[in-house]
Amino acid sequence: MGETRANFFVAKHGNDANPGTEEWPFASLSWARAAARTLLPQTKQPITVLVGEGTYYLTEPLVFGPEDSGSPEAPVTYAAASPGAVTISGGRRLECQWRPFRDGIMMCELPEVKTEGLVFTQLFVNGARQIRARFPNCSPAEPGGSGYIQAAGALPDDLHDPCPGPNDDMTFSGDAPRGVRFDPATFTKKQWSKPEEAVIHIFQSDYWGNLQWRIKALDSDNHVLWFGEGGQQMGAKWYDLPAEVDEGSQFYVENVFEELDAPGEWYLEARAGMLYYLPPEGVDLSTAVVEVPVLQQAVRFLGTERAPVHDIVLRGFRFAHTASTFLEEYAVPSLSDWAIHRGGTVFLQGAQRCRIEQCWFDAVGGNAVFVNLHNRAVTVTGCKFTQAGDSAVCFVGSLELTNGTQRNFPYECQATNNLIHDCGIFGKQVAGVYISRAKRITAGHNLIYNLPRAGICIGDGTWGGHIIEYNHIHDTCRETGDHGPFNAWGRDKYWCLVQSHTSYRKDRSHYAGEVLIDAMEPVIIRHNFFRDHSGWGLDLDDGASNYEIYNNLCVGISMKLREGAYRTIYNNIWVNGANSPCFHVGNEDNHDRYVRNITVMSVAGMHPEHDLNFSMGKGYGEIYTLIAPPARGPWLEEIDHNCFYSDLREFAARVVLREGERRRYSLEEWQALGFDRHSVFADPMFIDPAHDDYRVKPDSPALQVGFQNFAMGAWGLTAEFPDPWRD
Ligand SMILES: [Ca+2]
Ligand SMILES: [Ca+2]
Repeated sequence: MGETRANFFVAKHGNDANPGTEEWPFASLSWARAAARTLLPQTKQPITVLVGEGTYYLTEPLVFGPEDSGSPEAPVTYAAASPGAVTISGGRRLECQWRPFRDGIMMCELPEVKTEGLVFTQLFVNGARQIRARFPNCSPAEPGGSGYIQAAGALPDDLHDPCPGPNDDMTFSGDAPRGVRFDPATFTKKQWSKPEEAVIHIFQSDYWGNLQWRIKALDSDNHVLWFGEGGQQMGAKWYDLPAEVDEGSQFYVENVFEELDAPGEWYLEARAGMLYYLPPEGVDLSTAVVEVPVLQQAVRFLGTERAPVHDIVLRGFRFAHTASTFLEEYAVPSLSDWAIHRGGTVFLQGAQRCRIEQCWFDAVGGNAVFVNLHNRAVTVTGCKFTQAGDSAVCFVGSLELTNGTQRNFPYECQATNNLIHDCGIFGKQVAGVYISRAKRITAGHNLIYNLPRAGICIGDGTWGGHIIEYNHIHDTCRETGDHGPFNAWGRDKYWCLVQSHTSYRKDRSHYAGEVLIDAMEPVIIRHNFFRDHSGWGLDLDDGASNYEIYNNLCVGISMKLREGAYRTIYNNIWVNGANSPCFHVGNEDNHDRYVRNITVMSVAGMHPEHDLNFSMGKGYGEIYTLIAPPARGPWLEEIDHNCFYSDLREFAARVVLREGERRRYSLEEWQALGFDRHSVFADPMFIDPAHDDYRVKPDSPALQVGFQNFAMGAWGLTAEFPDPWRD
């Protein structure tokens, strides 16, 4: 920023009574915003606020409204002196006088807990999130993904609730579980003095995500944890079936004083205003910086479609210490099992041409950036997201609120050149980039890895037009199943639950319907590099329609088309997928086309538990798997000009027909169905797969059937990504 002349300066040593010059800076961002607001009507020049080094603890969110807006030619920029040097904190620093409690546990009195009602659900020591006292213990090296025990089962319906809530008599479809049974053999042996303070984090029975509840009672006689408030973190499994927990569900319980028994664990005794903490080795509490979240949101852009907030840039900040939101209100944007809290550390609603660039979202409590309802041309670029409680970047609109001239959805927004890893600490049904009820969103050049669920997820087909390109995504779906590094659902108006999920083996196929009313424009997925180990790969699930997928390199995964229509999959490379390319529950007249792809399957590389749920025995290097193809008409509009190979040394397609009959088709039988008549079973002759060069050699048989080489290595972060944020 050295050459940029700033209009206003903010510094830790500043004073809001100052004029805001470099020599006499302001102390607060909100004062600088007020000064910029005053200057705006007097100038047509860009306005820059330069923020000096240090941590700025907010006592309320910094709100930008229409009156803070710049113009396309002259934006208003709030910039850190340099990336990495300036923290905007949603928390506060505690002054701790530590003294020993017992067994290495330290304690300190926090008068503000009693006098100001300060409460917090996370504790940061020297910048790192610590562990709320929990059972069972987790490994600090795996803050989100370790330390669970298995539930013993769901509650029997006739078990009497010992302390029913005031609204428990209200009945409705999709009513949530009332509790969960535990196994006394594996459950804690400690006596909990305040079980009603505890919070449970438990995986949904299918491992599509997790759910959280406040515990209201620990029933030692029946071995039951009774749930109080919670369970809103996932939608119903389908129409009237709630998100369930059962004997397969892993869980942990936190905020229990008696479970404070491992390094890094802490507990706040709210009534006494006492904080307890067992410092890990190497932490010197006499000098440690102790910080706790206060705000769920740090920055809010609040405008409307009629009066948007626009042309404001945030650049170079580290955002930290925002509060978790997993017990806040969740919305279910489509007919789906997924739900989301419409909130984030940076929250935008009614924004246009605003940019969040070169920022680091460091262990924020919930979603990092949330682009909610009406937004246009909002850009998130050059940012890093690590240890976020939930998702990194979310673009979520509303079908219900898009009516008349109300355009309450993100449109032509971008998440590009971002580094996203190790997020989803609290929520597991999360993504690096989430898109739902939005149109023309671009996710490009992102590097995304180590997530509990998808890297990029599109929640529905409304309204399409997204571009997913040049992303490098690996090691996703580490804690959940039935998903892939890219996932899409299409539970829109024409999606049919009966076809999709209740009658695979009966004659229930039908036309996909007018799917293009919702999925108006094709979603393009191109030039991405996916490397993963399991899952469905590119998972076009539950009616996801109108996709064009080409020039993607996919190692360790392939793809799945579930019911839906208008999907064109061409010129992709699938190598050693955990599953072979799959076509599930096909719609009649689906217009799906699968051409000029390279598939290499390795029996040796198959996932040991490869079973495809609807088992017909272990997968064994088949080139395709079809489950419940349409009962009438062609299974796909076209499957041809492909090059496939496996160390089975022969082509096989595994098919589960609607009647439940299971068959393996040889190439001749497959071709007799009208498929792959111009395809070839042959080694595609990759140039240098050991170094990720999967272009094929000039004499490759793939080229002869129409495959075209595409450039390797253009994916991932670009040179513009800020060096201080690189791993
Ligand atoms: Ca513990
Ligand atoms: Ca899925």
